[in-house]
Amino acid sequence: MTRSPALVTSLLALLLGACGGAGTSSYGEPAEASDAARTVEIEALDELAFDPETVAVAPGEVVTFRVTNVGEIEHEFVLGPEDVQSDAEAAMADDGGGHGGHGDQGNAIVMAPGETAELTWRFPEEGIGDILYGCHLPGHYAGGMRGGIVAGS
Ligand SMILES: [Cu+2]
Repeated sequence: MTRSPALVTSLLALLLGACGGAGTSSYGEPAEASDAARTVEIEALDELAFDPETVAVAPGEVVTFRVTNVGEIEHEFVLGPEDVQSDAEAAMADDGGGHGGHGDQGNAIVMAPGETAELTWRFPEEGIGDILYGCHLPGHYAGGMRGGIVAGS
């Protein structure tokens, strides 16, 4: 009895495809701070907003976000498209408002009041306009604490 090479190949492709979908994100990946071309300063405000509300990024660019919590309550900065933001919001709700709001994808930082944290991200060549940043402390995202990455040059 011989195995069908075609079947094995297609199963392998299926497996690889599934892993690729879960492991590598289409919205980019964490990068070393030393690879960043520039640093973007962002302030997290108790008024449930980020300043600025949009950041222009070039396709494929590596950017360090230096986020300062200028408020008196905790905030976070989660980078990702709408589905990632939804997941973060759901995880935070499940966790009862604890620190379950983000995964270990290297796409999130939490800032205590007065604290500054950095996150370096390598953006994809395409789809930059779908990427958002949001805070998922209870009520913050729904209250408008979000911003958008826009495609720049
Ligand atoms: Cu917040």
